[in-house]
Amino acid sequence: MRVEKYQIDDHNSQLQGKHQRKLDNLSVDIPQAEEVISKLAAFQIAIPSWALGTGGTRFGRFSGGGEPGSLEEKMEDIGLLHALNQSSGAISLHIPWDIPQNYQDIKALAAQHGLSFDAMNSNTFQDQAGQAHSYKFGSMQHVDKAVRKQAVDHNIEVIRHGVELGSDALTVWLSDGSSFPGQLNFRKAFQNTLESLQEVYAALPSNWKMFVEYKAFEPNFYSTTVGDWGQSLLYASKLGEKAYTLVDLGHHLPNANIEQIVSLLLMEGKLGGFHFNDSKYGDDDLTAGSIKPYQLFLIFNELVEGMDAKGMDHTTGLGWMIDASHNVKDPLEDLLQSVEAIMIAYAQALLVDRKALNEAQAQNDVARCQEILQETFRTDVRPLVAEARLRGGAALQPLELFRKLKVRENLIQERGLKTVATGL
Ligand SMILES: [Mn+2]
Repeated sequence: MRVEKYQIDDHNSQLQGKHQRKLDNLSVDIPQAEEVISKLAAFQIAIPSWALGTGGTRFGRFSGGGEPGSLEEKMEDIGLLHALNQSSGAISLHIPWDIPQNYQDIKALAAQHGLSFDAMNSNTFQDQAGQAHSYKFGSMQHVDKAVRKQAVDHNIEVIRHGVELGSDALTVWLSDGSSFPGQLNFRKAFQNTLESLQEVYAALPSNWKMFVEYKAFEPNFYSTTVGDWGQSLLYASKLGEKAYTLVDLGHHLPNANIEQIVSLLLMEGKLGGFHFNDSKYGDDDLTAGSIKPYQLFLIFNELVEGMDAKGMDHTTGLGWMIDASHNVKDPLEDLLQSVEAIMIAYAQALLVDRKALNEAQAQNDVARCQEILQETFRTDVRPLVAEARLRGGAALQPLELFRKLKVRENLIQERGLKTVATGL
């Protein structure tokens, strides 16, 4: 299925009057509205190929129907999202789940949908059919050199696929760790992992980046070998200038101050990528902004402040991606909501009165500091986000149009009710 331009235009013309009134009202108090709108229009958030189907939990999986069964169908789904919001113009592939049969065909299909290839993701957290060695006790940390080599070779193969497609980054997330005290020698596990990462790093093309993603726990429950931002930064620093830390919002211990983490990583020039999602308890993979929208804003506030301090381009300076899994919502609806929440937080961060905040900080005016941030957070910036979409040829209300066009019903008709997204 495709969303046609006339369908978007019809939808927009029906909502145009109300939208314009809201935008005009908001713009009275926002002199920099135009600048914010153009930054929003440029901002793109990559969609991971695994977020297009039902992820399920370890207790069960409830397929929603019409899920993409091939790489081509996953790209079609992201093409639909991008047509609706013009903010999802990149796909992040997962190897081996998304190995292209023909690079040229896949690149042509991406171009048709206006998509580029974001960071490539390797997988050494599960065993694949026919694999010589098991990752049950880790991959890059493994006590057996042959297992480590298999993990290294896999990552190098992922880079090769990415080069063919025009990607320029590799994200390495390892589930390596231990579940019981005494199971691992922490230092040896770190050193083995570092050595393995160094071998992969050596195979990176000169224009590529490597993102080292950390996670506090799960699937290992006693220790994780890349467990927090300190450990990730240690690896990234030892690896070299092409290696960066990747922050996934769901990968912290409860109540971690993520905004402070991103601020310091940016200061060190070592924040490379970002995975959006939301959670109440752990790595819940819920819709971005659905549980803690204020936290999302505070994080974006630090991202914008820190990137501006370094003169970084907001769009290309970091790898922006959603990393979520869906069990009760339609994955495409969830992704539309996530992108909207991210754009709102970004817009709010752009509107923070930084001069006033700096002054209030210098005067230790704590109450004023809070007022400045919350004044912005409580401003309804949705008309700015909608205007950026409108100018890009997308829908004023993507979710509403998604439902009106019966996108899911169409996909079920095309693909069937009982489908399983590859890799899940
Ligand atoms: Mn992630």
